[in-house]
Order: sequence, then C-alpha cells, then structure tokens
Amino acid sequence: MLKALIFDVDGTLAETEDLHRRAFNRAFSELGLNWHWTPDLYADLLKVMGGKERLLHYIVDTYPGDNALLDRMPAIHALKTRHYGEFVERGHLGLRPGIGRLIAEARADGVKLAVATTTSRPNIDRLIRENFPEGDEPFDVIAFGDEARRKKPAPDIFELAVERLGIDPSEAIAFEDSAAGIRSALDAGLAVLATRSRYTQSHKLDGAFSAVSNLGEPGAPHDHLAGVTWPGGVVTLDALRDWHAGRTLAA
Ligand code: XBP
Ligand code: MG
Repeated sequence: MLKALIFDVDGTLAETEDLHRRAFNRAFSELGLNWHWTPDLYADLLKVMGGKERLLHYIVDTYPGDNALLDRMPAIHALKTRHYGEFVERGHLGLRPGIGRLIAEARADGVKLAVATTTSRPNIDRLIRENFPEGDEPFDVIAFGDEARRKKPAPDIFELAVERLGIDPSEAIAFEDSAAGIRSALDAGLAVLATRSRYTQSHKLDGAFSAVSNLGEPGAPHDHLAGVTWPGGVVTLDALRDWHAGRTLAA
C-alpha cells in the first residue's frame, strides 16, 4: 500500500534556490565581502549540498588557507538564513505547480506526508507559513539539514524521514529535483519521481521512475521528460497509487 509521500524542499516544493543565492549575496555585501554569486556560479556551487557546506567549499576553493574566513562561515550563513526568510515572506514564495493539490489529495485520503531536505529548519517553517493557514501543519514528519550526519547524496535524511514515518521504504514515493537528491532517496530504498527545477536543468535524473517538468495541474499539464507518463500530464494521488500497485504486483 502507498502510505506516504516524501518531498524534498528546495526546487521541489518551491523554486527557492535563486532566493537562497540572493540571500547569500545580501549577506556578503552587508558583511563587507566583495563576493557575488551569479546564477551560473551558483548552479555550479549547487553540486555541494547544504548552504554551510557550499560556503566552506567556496572559501576553500577561492581563498585557500584563509582560516579567518572559514571562521566567519557560521555568521555569514546565519545572516543569509535571516535574509532568505525575509525574501520568502516579501516575495510570497508559492509552491510549484501541482504541489498544493497533491498535498491536499493526500491529506484528504490519509496518506502521510513528510519532508526530507538539506535546508535549515527556519527556511521550511517560513515556506509552510507562507503557503498554509496559520497553525496548519501539513507534514506529519520533517527531517532537515543538520539532523542528518551526512547530507545528500548520502541517504541519511530520507532514511530518517522513513524511520520517523514508521513505514517501509517500499510504501512511499519520494519527490526530488536534483541528481544528489535522487541518489539520496534511491539509496534509502525509495522510488523517486523527479521534477526538474530551474537550477537542475543540467542534472541527470537517472534512477527516477518518472521525470517531469512539474506535477502539473488540470488545464496546465507538465512536460514529460522520462519514464512513467501521467494521464493528462497531471500527477494525481490516484495515478500514483495505480503506479505503486502495479509496481507492487510486478515485484
Ligand atoms: C538544497 C540545499 C540547501 C539550500 C540552502 O536543499 O542544498 O542547502 O541550497 O539551504 P534540498 P541552507 O535538499 O531541499 O534540495 O543554507 O539552509 O542549507
Ligand atoms: Mg532540491
């Protein structure tokens, strides 16, 4: 039985990465650092999952041996997280096509919902507050950032989400936008549906049983990229169930 849907956050629930990039740049300029991450540079830096890890990678790569800069990383990241939250609120960052609808379908049918993300907890809470009524908690489980010993592409964060859901990985489907995220979910024993995002246009979505441009909406079908196709270009709970049942039968 399909018991749960497990969502990545950045690039999957919402197109957040460019807000992260701008928040980094805002923090750099406020702290007097003449660094500027362009979209192209950021797309390359995204090969390192985790904002803190990404910053460390950038500093070591660009300023080798500069320990004073390394020591400033936590303060830079904290300021970035604050700006990110403000950008989410000010920009009213919405969910990607089909996400709100599928979440509502799952909640109406008692299918559990989880998040398995690399990002920091305040960023998740802000996105939820921006898109769900006050006090509403759509996710049964939230596994995030530093709760995982190793970040994506290691399976840790998806394994943690599955453990907290109290299910077997075969009873869930994961949703991801990046190659590292897909690897993480697959290695946690999960089937993965990939929704390519703005910053993962160059990523190989290998291993996903289906890859689409987004989950689609009635009247606004997605573009099919690879693997399983969806009636009318819309990923619905019923269609996910049918696929899952078919897979279970075939196993
Ligand atoms: C993608 C990430 C995140 C964000 C930045 O997360 O790598 O680290 O880019 O967020 P996801 P933090 O697994 O949701 O795709 O600065 O909070 O790490
Ligand atoms: Mg992502």
